[in-house]
Amino acid sequence: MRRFYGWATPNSHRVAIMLEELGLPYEVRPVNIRAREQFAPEVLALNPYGKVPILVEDDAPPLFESGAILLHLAETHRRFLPDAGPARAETLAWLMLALTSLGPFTGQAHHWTELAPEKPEAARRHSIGLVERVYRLLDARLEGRDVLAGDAYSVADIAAYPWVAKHGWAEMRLEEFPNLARWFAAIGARPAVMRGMRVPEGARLE
Ligand SMILES: N[C@@H](CCC(=O)N[C@@H](CS)C(=O)NCC(=O)O)C(=O)O
Repeated sequence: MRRFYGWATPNSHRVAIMLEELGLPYEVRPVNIRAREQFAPEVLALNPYGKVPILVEDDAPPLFESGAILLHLAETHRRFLPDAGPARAETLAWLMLALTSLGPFTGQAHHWTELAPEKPEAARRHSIGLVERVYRLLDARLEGRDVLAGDAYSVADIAAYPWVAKHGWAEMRLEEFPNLARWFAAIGARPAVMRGMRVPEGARLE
């Protein structure tokens, strides 16, 4: 049986949403990162980086990195990623933006706005500024559009959604980004997204 290792974190939720969208059966193995369970020997044996999400499928090496897992599932099941051509390239571009800018910048902003014991104003403002630039880009991109890439919901939307759900971490106010807010409401109304965002059941990040 396919096993999903994760916690109530944006990178984990990307994978949970994808599994739900595909309707695949999976067992949830909660890894409480606040309790440092990501450093348990059985988790490190699957991902020596000590991070979630991790997906383990029968007869395949364990897979880590949320982007790699999304691509693997999309290609295996031929869903949520065009097979070839310009639409595929465009989808990959917006997926990469979510993987390399939206997620990491929002995570850093969370550190400087909430988690760090000291919060130097320069670090706070710098990290928030990086996120704001991405939000301006996403908002402009979604003017007159319902999805980030191509003409259908894709791995780019799946990768971005759980991080936009954490807009408060970067002190972003969605009402200031009306196109992004409309997209966020529409994606969040998908039943598979709602289910994925609740995995693992009962997990809290606080
Ligand atoms: N680039 C990785 C990042 C994974 C990551 O940072 N996961 C966080 C939760 S969202 C984690 O496991 N944090 C615990 C730690 O760093 O010790 C991915 O996209 O999967």
